[in-house]
Amino acid sequence: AGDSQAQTKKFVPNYDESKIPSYELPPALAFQNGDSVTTAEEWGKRRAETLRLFEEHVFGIMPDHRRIQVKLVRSDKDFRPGVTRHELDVSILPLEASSEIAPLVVQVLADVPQSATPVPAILGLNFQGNHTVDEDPKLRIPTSWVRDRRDGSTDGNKAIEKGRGVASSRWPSSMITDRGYAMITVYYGDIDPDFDDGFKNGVHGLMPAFIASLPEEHRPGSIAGWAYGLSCVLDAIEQTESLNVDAAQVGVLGHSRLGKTSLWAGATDPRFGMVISNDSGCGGAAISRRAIGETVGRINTSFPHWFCDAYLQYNENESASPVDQHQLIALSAPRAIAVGSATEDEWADPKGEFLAWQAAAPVYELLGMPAEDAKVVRDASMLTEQSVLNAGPMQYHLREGKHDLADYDWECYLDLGDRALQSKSP
Ligand code: GTR
Repeated sequence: AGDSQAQTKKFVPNYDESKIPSYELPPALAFQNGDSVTTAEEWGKRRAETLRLFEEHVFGIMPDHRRIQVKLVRSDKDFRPGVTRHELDVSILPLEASSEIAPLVVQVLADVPQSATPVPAILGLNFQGNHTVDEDPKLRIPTSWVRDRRDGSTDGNKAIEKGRGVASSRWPSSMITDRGYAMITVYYGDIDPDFDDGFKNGVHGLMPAFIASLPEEHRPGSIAGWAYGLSCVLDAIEQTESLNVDAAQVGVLGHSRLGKTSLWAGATDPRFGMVISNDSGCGGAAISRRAIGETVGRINTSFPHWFCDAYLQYNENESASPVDQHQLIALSAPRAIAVGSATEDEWADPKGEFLAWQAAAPVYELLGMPAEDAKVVRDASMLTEQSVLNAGPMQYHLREGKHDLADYDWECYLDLGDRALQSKSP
């Protein structure tokens, strides 16, 4: 798990714009054979082609079906005035009927504002366990692998009591529910542990025959596994009426590696009504061809299990890839998309995230984004201080500060939700 420092010591990131190799972005709106895409119907075909390219060259292939069972574990009606806190167990069942593999149990935390009608929600994976979201002593502590924090909040790779509330600044539940949204979160390690385990544990372990049937270079990495888990959670939201969450109004959010994951979840699962990338950087929202900060070669060295092996071909060779990250963003079109960056997060290349967001706009325009909004995106230049650009379903913001998920980020995302998600309710 984590950086294999011996291998990566020599990597010196470039932060000098003048040293960016000259590059051309693959056109979002042209087929691989060069034919241009000029109608929504043609985009449907190009979209499928693009999705396949990302599966085969970047994230790997996951099955197109899922089997789950949901158990409501508790509903704490008085958790906060007007808010019910639910805990659910979502069992992801082995895909191969004959197998003797045990289901994978994923614990879901849902803070839902009480309402006469189903409410919209933001669903996001967390890094350290649901018990780190606040100090509620009833919140269950994960039994799955956790990253050793070496700060007393874990016992080696085990989550412990001391971790309660340590990630609360990232999960401002009151702010979210006050604005009428449910906050739903899941510990990412419940879905798949964040280390190279040869497809043994987590969701990958539920489908050995499927994985063995794939060419090695297309086998799914952890990001594809986490995204698959997010779809399973959305299945559970759909199937659990007593949650009172409108499954058609769920935004999927993620920070950093989990922002790469939310983009991929939004791409692979069109049921997500809004897609939110917070500081997702390399392999997420940032243009790979810029090779600023973290590069494909560096990420494949530090985290070889996140992507599929075909992605290795693009180490120090980004322009050979048939895709770049603006196309990952475009796979969410015409749904609401938010890309958030932070000024001090150069490793994730804020400008590269902005440029990818901008380069996705032609797809949104083809699918009906008003011309005046498209113009706002086209004419925009990179922000220099904390501010936000809103153009119909597209939002980009830059926050002052470090690589993190902060209140200001949430405010931007909820504002987009108010415009793009809630307005869709009947
Ligand atoms: C870093 C990695 C980034 C980002 C980050 C995180 O070490 O280089 O790509 O994913 O981890 O997820 O916190």
